[in-house]
Amino acid sequence: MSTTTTTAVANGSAVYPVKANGMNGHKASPNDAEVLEDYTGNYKFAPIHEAEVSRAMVKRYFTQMYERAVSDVVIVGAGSAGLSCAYHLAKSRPDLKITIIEASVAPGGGAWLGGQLMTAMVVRKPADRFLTEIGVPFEDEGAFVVVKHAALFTSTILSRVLAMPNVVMMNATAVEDLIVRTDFEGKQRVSGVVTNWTLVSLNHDTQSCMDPNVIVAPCVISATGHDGPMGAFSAKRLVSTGLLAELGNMRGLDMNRAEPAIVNGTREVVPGLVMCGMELSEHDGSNRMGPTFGAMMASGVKAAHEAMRLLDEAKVVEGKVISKVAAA
Ligand code: 48N
Repeated sequence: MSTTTTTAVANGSAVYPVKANGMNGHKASPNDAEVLEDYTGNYKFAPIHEAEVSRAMVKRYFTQMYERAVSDVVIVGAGSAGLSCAYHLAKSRPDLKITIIEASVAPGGGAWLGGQLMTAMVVRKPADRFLTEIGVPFEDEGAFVVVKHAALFTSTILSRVLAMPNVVMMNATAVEDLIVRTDFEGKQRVSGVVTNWTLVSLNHDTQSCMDPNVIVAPCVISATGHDGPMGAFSAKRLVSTGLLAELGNMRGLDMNRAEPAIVNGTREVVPGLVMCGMELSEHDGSNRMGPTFGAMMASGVKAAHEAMRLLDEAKVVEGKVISKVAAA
């Protein structure tokens, strides 16, 4: 039973306990007369005041938005690369405030299915070790393994990432620009992201001036993929801001070239911005691999290592890199 002293307030036919000092707080646990887990036609829920639902969501969402206005790492894109990166980074550095921004309502990117809408997911060795680490079963086919349904990987990595206390995910939210500043070395440095509700981002030409919001961070990891309405977002924005001369443009399918190229090419492409996953194929002009996903997992892990290196080398104050850490 809750020990909170509450003042019962009559409201229509029901009585809703509220905290004496304002916002509806934690209600006393319902007594047995109020709830009944009955499947014979008499199931009863604890009574609720509709405003409690709103306040439960608003309080949490906007508190986390306030707190994550300055993050340690922002990951753009919750596809297989972005989620693998978030998992490895959050596990390796539980002290970091990691904020994932995902444009779709449903995170997971292109990893809900294998190829041509078929359900099995192929992962080439040694990336099967990542599956073992997060607890995804697979069938061993020798040089590669097969997860019986791609959604088994994606739902597992999502649940692992969202269970991490230092990770916040804001889905249905788009990064619609990058914060770029001249840093202490006179270089153009990515220093955070510019965000908006995705439905707003997709409708800027229907209304005048729906200004965005910002999240400041010393490290941004872009994993926005190569297709979809916002694919390769950061790579394209680097070109339009003059930080990249031109897109490399993804080359044709070659599994044996593509997967090592993406993993080994995962890096800090401009100061403050690490790029991973298939977005890198558009940035670098590397081949595509088609329906094998091991490179996304390994690229995500490498991006996590790149982010940790970047942060270890940087002196950061209020989310801004103000100098390099003196070499030990
Ligand atoms: O799954 P994707 O598209 O990207 P990756 O790199 O995580 O995985 C790519 C992989 O699924 C393949 O494409 C496979 C291996 N096929 C290869 C081939 O040859 O065809 O996830 C990117 C995520 C998506 O969920 C997008 O919604 C999101 O990024 N996103 C954004 N989120 C926020 N702001 C944005 N501007 C943005 N753009 C994309």
